[in-house]
Amino acid sequence: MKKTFRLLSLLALFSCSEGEEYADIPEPLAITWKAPKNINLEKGETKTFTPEVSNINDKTVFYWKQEGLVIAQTQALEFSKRSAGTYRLAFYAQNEHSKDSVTFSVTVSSSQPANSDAYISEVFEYLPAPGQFINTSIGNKNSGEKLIGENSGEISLGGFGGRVVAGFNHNISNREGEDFIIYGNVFRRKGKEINSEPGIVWIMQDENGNGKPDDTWYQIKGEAHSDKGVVYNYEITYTRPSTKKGDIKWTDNQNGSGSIPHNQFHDQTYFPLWLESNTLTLSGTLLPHRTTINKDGHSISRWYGKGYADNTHGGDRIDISWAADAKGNPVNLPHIRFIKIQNAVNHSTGRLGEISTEVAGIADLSLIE
Ligand SMILES: [Ca+2]
Ligand SMILES: [Ca+2]
Ligand SMILES: [Ca+2]
Repeated sequence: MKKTFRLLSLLALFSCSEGEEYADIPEPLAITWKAPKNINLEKGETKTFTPEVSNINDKTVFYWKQEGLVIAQTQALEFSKRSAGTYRLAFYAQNEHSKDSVTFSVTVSSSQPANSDAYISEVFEYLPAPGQFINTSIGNKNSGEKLIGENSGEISLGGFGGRVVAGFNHNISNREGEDFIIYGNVFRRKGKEINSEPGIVWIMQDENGNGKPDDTWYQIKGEAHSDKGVVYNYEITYTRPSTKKGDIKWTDNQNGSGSIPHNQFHDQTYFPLWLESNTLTLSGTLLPHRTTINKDGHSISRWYGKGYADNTHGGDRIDISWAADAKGNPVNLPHIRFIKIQNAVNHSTGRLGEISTEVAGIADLSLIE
């Protein structure tokens, strides 16, 4: 008897609410998960997960759990791990009416060989332009080798267009943010760079897998690349002087000419002695100089913004995502193996001689941080 009464009451309640409130019952929250349930990531790689959720209202809250512990309370999760392993993640959406969740796993591993060297392992070409440090210990035929390894030494690229081509023994992944660092010899005074000598940075994948830089170069488009006075495909020809202490005469493809003057501080001849030809033609992107002479007579060369070598005190961090193709359009390279650095400025200052990019080592940031 008692049981029948309770059942009747429930039926009465149900029939009453069905008619009057059916239209007000909100659709339940629903998460749409488009990614796979098992996701693979490289060590250090960052991935942002933003699950789609329908029927949210202003009381809806989101949270993420990893191995059962809440790690975020946002709809989007930026996920990155430095240790290999499988991570179990769950995403929840909840409000006063309903709740939905999705679980998935992320496997973090390293595709790099165990013997990946954080620093340059091979130098393929060192061709400096003439300059005051050429034919000294930082500008000899074999000086490029100094860039190899952790205790790398400094080399000079000489005047405009001088270059070095180097490579790693593994691919550097294009992770979130900057990927490699180029060390130079820039000083700061009162928090500002005073002797930036920018080198254009080029990067290359080993597309054909032969371990050699014979694929496509992409130029890092630094912050000064759109400045007035930038010349793409600038070309300069230097001529070997007839006397040991002769100035280095040059002409360019903009109807310009001039010289790198021999100075009293560096006595040796400035044209690379190991070259057979009496002229040297180099081309690349020209950046206008930023050199001024201060009231004490010192020349100051200001910072060029991000995206150049020998430009920032402590080293220049470069993001592979800053690369551009030959037309200047952005390219999205997943990884790179080779780096070319080329002096971008054609300018001689009084006491300091010509602006000359120095390179003192290059490192894969994912292996040193
Ligand atoms: Ca990057
Ligand atoms: Ca290759
Ligand atoms: Ca320098």
